[in-house]
Amino acid sequence: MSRLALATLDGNWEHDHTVPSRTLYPHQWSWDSAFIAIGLAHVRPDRAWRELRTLFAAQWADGRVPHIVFNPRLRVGAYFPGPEFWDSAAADGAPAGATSGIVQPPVHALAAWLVHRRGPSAASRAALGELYPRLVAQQRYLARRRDVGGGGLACVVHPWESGLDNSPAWDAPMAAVPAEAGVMRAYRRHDTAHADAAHRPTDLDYARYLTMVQSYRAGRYRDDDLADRHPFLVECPLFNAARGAAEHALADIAAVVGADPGPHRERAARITAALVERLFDPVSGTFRPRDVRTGRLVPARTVLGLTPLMLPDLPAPQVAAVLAEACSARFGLAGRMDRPLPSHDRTAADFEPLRYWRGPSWMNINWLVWRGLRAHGRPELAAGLRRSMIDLVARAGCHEYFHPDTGAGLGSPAFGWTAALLLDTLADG
Ligand code: 2M8
Repeated sequence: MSRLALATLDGNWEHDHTVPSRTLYPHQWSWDSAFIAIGLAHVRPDRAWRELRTLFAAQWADGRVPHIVFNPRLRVGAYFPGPEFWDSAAADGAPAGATSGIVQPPVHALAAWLVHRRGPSAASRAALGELYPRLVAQQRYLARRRDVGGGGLACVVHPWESGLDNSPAWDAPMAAVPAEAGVMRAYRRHDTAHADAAHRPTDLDYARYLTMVQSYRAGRYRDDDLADRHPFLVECPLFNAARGAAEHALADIAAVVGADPGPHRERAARITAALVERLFDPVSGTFRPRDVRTGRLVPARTVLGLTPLMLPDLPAPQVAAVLAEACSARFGLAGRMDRPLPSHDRTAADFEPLRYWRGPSWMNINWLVWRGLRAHGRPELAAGLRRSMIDLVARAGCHEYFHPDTGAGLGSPAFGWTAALLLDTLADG
């Protein structure tokens, strides 16, 4: 199994980065590269650092790390929406090469820390020293430019920024985004040429995705006055938990590179407090995204609500609430588990076991929750989840996502982060 994972990573390696999938996602993606680096650390440590360095070479002057770094060697139309649609060259502070203008969950400091910890050396300390100011700038951008709600949490301006593109969590806020399904007749979707349309977001979703990019792009990706002019502003529990986890990792990194860990620990504590204050609903006992435009928590109970468990300082009542939700029939976490966690509440009327982030199981989310279970002293639950993750990939291969009941592989059959996180999961019993 590790051989298949290594072959998948080698097959997706592209001169200075790893593509998530040769067919569906042929450029470099931000959070994919972080997860991929964590796996590469076990088998190709030089490439792990190269992966992160290449991504951060595309960081914008304001600190944002773009969600896609486009490979200029690929033909026009290799992915939609491509560099011509994003037009990053028209924005202030964008790097020389083409990128998108939005971001993804900041799991990179955690990745850098784990890559170092897997094999500490003079070279890994030097790599950490080089990345540290860039990781700090990434966090600063999110704290200063994206706190539209003013409560200490960063907003996502597009569902693609959450990484869980068509999660039912975005249905309510997306309904306010203007779009006509007909818009998509003007474009050619690339994804549905390589994957079953029934397993992907709909054309209406895509029409809205484009409206949101166009709105952000019209303001040249500036973040001032977002509240007045942008149709989608949501505080996501996963995105903000990743920010908090990043501050914890930065505290560890600071100690290695001779910087002060104190400010990182303080910021981590503030992010955790804000997450509990703004996104935890004591009535349902769940974390849910907050739509900043309406002030309301979204109704859907998705796997996003379990991800604050990755925060080592999550207070005990919230840990207990997340565990109760995870162990309920909605998600089915148990000491002996048949399948990993689904991406959406199994009991919900809009649970769709085949459609992307609306039901299927994904390796990265399960890996984050697995780490959280260990951090919060639940080894038996962690072991059950780990076994189900390994079993899933052993049977189906390194697919992008999996049917949450049958375990059948869906999406890309040779997917980077599935391979990478399998290697990490195997190594860390
Ligand atoms: C998916 O998102 C891209 C847009 O960013 C797409 O659908 O084309 C998501 O699963 C996202 O989380 C992931 O980073 C990306 C590449 O694997 O694909």
